[in-house]
Amino acid sequence: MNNFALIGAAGYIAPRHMKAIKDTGNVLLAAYDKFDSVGVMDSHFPDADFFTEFERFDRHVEKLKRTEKNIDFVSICSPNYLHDSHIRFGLRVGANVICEKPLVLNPWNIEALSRVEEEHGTKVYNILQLRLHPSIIALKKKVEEGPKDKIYDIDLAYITSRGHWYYTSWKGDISKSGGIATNIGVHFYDMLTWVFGKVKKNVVHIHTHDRASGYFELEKARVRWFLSINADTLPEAVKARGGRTYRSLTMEGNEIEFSDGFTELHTHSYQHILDGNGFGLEEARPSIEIVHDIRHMDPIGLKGDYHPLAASELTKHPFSS
Ligand code: NAD
Ligand code: HP7
Repeated sequence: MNNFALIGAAGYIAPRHMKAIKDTGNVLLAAYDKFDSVGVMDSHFPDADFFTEFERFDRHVEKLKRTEKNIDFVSICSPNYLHDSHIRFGLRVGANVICEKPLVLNPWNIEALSRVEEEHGTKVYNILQLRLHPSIIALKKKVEEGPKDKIYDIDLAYITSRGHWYYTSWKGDISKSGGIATNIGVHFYDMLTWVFGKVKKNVVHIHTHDRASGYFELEKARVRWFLSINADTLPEAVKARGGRTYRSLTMEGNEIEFSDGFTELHTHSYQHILDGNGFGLEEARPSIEIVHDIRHMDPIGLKGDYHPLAASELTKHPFSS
């Protein structure tokens, strides 16, 4: 049994980490969040200690180090821009780290963290849960077993509607989240490069506060992608049935179903790590390089090979304020 500490315990994703710790037969000993609405801990670990001040949390974890309750893993569910610092804390106290995506905001942060890993002899793992999705694993296998020189035509639409709160929160602040391509797109950039190989060409057509669209040439695919958190961009059929989410991945025009099966992927990610696998710093690098590049590229507008959803009237004239 491993002992865990968790940072960012009061947030949206933390309960999935608590469940994963419990479901994999481990224990949460201590948690920290600046915000104290953490009653959810009682559903998983009623005996865990909780701190709202970093100094007290740090002191507690240091004290545990000298007992048989040494912390083996620190799980990180804090805002994206704090991951780098919180990972360093975890390594410094001698623990392994399981960190939410995006691991960090910039590729050069990875080199620096790798040196800290070496200094302390423990490891950083990133949650890249789409790599554990059964449909995506099957897709990777199909591509690996297919003709070696085949270049597949892929269309990917990823619409996960969010209310106005999103823009007011840290997620809407580009310096804290990296913007939507970094905060949400990172999942499918990682998945696409994992399945179809390295980026050879990266074009951004549109990039605003609520949507982004672009085109990749990968080693084994040409990909037109569209990402949005604005419900107005949902296809009419999805709106008509009251849906708020639309995830569609087509390969050579054939739909690959991957909309369901997301909820258990955190537990699978933990089990994968505890089994001696897991995705480390270097595995996170390709998608971190992509999100960094996309953040710093000037969108070219609707020119060339763009995703059909990028051409909707709303996308041509996006609301921007
Ligand atoms: P959230 O805003 O709901 O939660 C973040 C928590 O961090 C909040 O409780 C906040 O009080 C706390 N926090 C802020 N500053 C802190 C600090 N200095 N020290 C300690 N705690 C601090 O956000 P969320 O949606 O839970 O996202 C958390 C992380 O998980 C992000 O990195 C996000 O990208 C990632 N995430 C991943 C998935 C996924 O599918 N893998 C889903 C959602 C979020
Ligand atoms: N929801 C909330 O109430 N609060 C939140 O903070 C987030 C969602 P899904 P996930 O928005 O920051 C995705 O679209 O898959 C509501 C990204 N993950 O299934 O859990 C939402 O309004 C993640 O990386 O959200 O998370 C829905 O009603 C990104 O950080 C419901 O929860 C996160 O959005 C489910 O929403 C975000 C993936 O795309 C795999």
